[in-house]
Amino acid sequence: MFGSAVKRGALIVFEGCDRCGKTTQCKKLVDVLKSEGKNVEFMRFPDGSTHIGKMCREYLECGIELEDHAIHLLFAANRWEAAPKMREKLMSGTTLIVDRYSFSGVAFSAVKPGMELAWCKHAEAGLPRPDLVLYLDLSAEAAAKRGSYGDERYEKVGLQGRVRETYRRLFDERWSVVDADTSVEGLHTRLRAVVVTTMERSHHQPLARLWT
Ligand code: NYM
Repeated sequence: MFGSAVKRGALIVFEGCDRCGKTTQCKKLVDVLKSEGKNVEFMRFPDGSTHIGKMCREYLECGIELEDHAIHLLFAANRWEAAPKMREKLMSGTTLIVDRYSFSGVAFSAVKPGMELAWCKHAEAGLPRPDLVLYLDLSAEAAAKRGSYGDERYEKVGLQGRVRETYRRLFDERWSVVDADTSVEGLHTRLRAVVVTTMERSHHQPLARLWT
């Protein structure tokens, strides 16, 4: 039928240091938007449903040791293996709300000695580019107060502080930096408004490629 071109979904990514509240906010947002009849889906990286994703999780839990470049490429590969399906969903009208993406990949790898930021970005270049990156900003000290860090490889105050500085080197016009040191409800209301605007704006825009 004429004039019935599918409106594409938006690619919306949540980023931030550990304990900033990303997962809570992503899930709440998806539940609320779904209850309003919107076509949205939740995703997270690393995606532990694949062989590569399982290796990433095992590495995070300190179950295996991997050379820094090698694990960086595995995290990136876990996104590349998901990319065709993501594109297909976005082009058929599904908005994806994603808990961590390439920016986590770069921020957590580039703080390691000998790991170049540009090299880290290169492995991610060409993936679907997010329409919006919501960066939940929280100091490492405030994050640590939210509950003691567990056994995950990167859950250390000093390292999280350096990751936060590295994130700042990735900010661009598609990022929205939000103070995460506030209530779950207050934060949700702010985030929801930006997300709905982005969904409307993205409907007729082409899906771009990251860092190309
Ligand atoms: N992480 C996550 C990376 O080091 N590289 C990546 O590409 C991604 C997606 O995994 N500390 C790190 C950041 C987090 C951890 O934690 C995932 P969580 O709580 O499952 O989001």
